[in-house]
Amino acid sequence: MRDRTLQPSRTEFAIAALAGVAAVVGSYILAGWSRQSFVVAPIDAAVVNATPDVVVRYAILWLGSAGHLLHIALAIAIAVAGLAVPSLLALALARRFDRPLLAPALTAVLVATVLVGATGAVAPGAVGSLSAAAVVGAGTLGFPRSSPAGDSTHPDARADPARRRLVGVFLGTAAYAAVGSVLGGSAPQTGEAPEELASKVETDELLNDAAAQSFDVAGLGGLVTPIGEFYETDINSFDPSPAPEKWTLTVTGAVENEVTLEYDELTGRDPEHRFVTLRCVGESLNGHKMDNALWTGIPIADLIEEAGVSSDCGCVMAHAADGYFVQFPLAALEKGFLAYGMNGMALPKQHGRPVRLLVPGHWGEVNVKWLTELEFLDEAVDGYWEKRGWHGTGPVNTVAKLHATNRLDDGTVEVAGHAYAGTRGVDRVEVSTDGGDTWTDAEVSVPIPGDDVWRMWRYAFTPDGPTEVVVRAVDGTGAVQSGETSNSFPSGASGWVRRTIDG
Ligand SMILES: Nc1nc2c(c(=O)[nH]1)N[C@H]1C(S)=C(S)[C@@H](COP(=O)(O)O)O[C@H]1N2
Ligand SMILES: [Mo]
Repeated sequence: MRDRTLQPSRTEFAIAALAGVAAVVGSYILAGWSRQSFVVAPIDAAVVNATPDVVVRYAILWLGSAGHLLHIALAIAIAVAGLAVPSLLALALARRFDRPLLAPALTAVLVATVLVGATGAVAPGAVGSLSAAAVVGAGTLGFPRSSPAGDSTHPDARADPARRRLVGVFLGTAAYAAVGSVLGGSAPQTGEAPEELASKVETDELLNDAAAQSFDVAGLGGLVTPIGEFYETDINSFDPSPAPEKWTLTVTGAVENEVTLEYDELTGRDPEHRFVTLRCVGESLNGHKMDNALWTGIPIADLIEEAGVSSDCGCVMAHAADGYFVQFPLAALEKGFLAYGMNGMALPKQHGRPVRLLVPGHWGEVNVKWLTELEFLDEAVDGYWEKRGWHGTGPVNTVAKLHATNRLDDGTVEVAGHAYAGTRGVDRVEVSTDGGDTWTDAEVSVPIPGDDVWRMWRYAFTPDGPTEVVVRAVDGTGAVQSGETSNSFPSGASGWVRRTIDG
């Protein structure tokens, strides 16, 4: 008896769904978490793009990194569903024409077409499509014709060979997913190998000096954040990583000459090394999205001069390879820096490889990673975050963080943290142990070279019962950190960090 309908059975739905999972896993095994070749990457970008601005804004405020997980989960689900469709079609056609081999064969062709079409990556597409075909084959081939649908609602269903086979395919796919996620997690990705800079001798010296000036406080990092611990904030789950030899920076818009800078030209110029601290406008008052590194690169001023800028708004839009863009004042850019090194190594992928922009004293969001274009405008247009209501293109707020509380052997309590005031510099840090009535200077670390660098502070005292410690920084202009409390949205958290310590 032939089944002439194209209506898929429940078993076929299940097999197709498992084939969808296998296709995603197969793509992941070779591609890893790569923007270039993992099928979930373009879908995730589309999901993020399609999400209304207000949702993005509140997701960031309320869900934090859970919001990231949500859109990744959604992207994976869409990928699985999307890749199940061709398998479903293949299954139905094979049954309709009574050609069992057609199911895996057609699955292989259709899934490969979708995978390679979506990513352009042939090898991950091939592995993904063969994985889906294997699931479809294992789920259908060699069945007695009389029970093609396997859609038994009979009480004996569990004894049904079709049902047992389906369970086997399910377990097989689950095992494949487990193995695949491990393999994919260690898939080599382009541009990830850490590379030492040619100027490593100079950077080592600077890094050693900074380490020597760092306070040794339990539970607190030093003056330079190691690459793996430096916070990361960006709009996509998948970082682009343009090959350095293909990277160019173009200077466009309201300029006399359009200039194009190549990677070799950039790294061929005399390098400069700058300590620069970054802080995200979206972080909470005592948050952890504030870090400092030694960056290697060149000042941007020459490039601006070469281009002959004539912007009416005195403003520029920086564009990046991940689709990010931000508009900010030309005056800020003039003091900017093009960095291709971080802590003595080539800039790592997650921090903008091959080249990022650093704008002294300004919130993290103008420090564009994977920089590709500087477009000088005549009229101001909002950037990515400003479109979403943020005001994060200006100078940073002054802040003193309290990230360590240690009971010392001598019975005192040591409190410590980092303080940052952008290009105003941190002059001193004051601590109150009576909830803010009286203030005493904390010990602050010797400044390390740079115009936009944090300092460390520490203070030890003997608590007399539960104590409310309050801390605030005073910047280089003598201005005391604002005590007025506000949320990070829209223009950065303000207020003083307070912590109650048991006596
Ligand atoms: N291309 C690009 N650059 C970007 C971003 C981004 O999403 N894409 N995020 C910005 C934000 S909001 C911050 S706080 C800093 C963080 O830099 P980091 O990830 O190196 O710490 O990068 C900025 N540069
Ligand atoms: Mo940010």
